[in-house]
Amino acid sequence: MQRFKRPMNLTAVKNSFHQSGYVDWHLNPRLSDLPHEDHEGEVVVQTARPELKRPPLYAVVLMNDDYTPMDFVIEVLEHYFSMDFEQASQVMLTVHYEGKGTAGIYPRDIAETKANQVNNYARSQSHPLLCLIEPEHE
Ligand code: TYC
Repeated sequence: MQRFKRPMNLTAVKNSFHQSGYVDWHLNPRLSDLPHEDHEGEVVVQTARPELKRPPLYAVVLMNDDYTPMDFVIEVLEHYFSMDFEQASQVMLTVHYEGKGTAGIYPRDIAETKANQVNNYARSQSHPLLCLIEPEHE
C-alpha cells in the first residue's frame, strides 16, 4: 500500500514539535520563523541557532572516611556511575589517598539525584560515606 503524507504547513509542524514536549536542550533546533515551502508543497524546515544554552555541570564527589569499606565504595561506583571494576577501584583509591574524588559530571538535577541516592544507600547500610556535588568549571 502506498501512503501519502498529508502536507503540513510550517505552523502545524512547529505546533506538533512543541506539543511533543521534545525539549532536550542539545537536540532542539529552533524552527525558523520564516515559512519556506518549495514548489511541490513540501515543507522545508530550516533550523536556527539553538534557543537554549548548555546547562551548567556539576561534579559528583565522594569524600574519604575511615570506616566505609573499600568494597562498598567500589560497588557504589559500579552501580550508580556505571563504572567497571577497574575504573571503580581507581576512583576509590584516589578518594582513599587524596581525600576526595570525582565519580561523574552531570547537569545539576542528575548530579543531585545521584548524590542523594548514594548517601541514602550508604546510610541504609550504616556506612558514613559522604557524596557531595560541586560546580564544575572546565
Ligand atoms: N578510607 C576507606 C577505608 O580505608 C575507604 C574509602 C574510600 C572510604 C573512598 C570512602 O569515599 C571513600 N576503608
